[in-house]
Amino acid sequence: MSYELYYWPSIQGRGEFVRLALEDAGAKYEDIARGKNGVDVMMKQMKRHGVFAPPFLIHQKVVTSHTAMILHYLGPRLRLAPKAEAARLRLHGLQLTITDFLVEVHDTHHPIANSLYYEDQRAESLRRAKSFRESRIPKFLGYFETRATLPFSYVSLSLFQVMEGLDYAFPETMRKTNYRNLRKLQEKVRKRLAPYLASERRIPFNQSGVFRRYPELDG
Ligand SMILES: N[C@@H](CCC(=O)N[C@@H](CS)C(=O)NCC(=O)O)C(=O)O
Repeated sequence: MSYELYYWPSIQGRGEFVRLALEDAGAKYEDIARGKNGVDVMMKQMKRHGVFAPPFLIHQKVVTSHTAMILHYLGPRLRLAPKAEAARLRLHGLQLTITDFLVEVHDTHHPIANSLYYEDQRAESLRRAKSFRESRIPKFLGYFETRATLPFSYVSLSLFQVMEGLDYAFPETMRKTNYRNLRKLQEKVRKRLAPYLASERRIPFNQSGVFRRYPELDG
């Protein structure tokens, strides 16, 4: 039975971390909100199942929300995680660290409020982004670098997406870094997922997603 993925139709956002796993595994899935009246359908399903925010997944009447938990569910089913509980939980912890990191990426352009335009919180964004570039990128990527050589899993795909997103949003900062393992992994996934990445199913990065390019935030 096909997986139903529910996520905002015009951005990669957090939904992309789930798409990458489904695509890598060649799983049959439907990106519901990108279909006809898709957002209406998604909102109805969200209400019906008491989900707070996308992404969420429905599969054989099982509803999972939160990117990391969706991947925890999908991992063994898509052969992108081991079956043993201890190993799966370790991966889940890693994915939750990526979740934390994404909040910090988002806060570089929206440090005060989601309801305000970037332009209305630009001064705070500049301060936030400086600390993000100087201490948070090195701390998180330094850690992810040590995890990038673990056996291939859904976390590998998520680390690829983190690198692609940072290259898009902070090209100058990233140019000065040297994360050999993460770069090797990024290249590997680029090759592995080449048909998907070149397809229309891969939404380009844009100024509405988690990763946005504001050159002034790149130092
Ligand atoms: N912890 C959730 C966060 C989900 C989330 O923040 N979804 C965003 C889109 S990426 C959203 O639509 N949020 C609505 C809101 O916060 O009002 C996850 O990791 O999936």
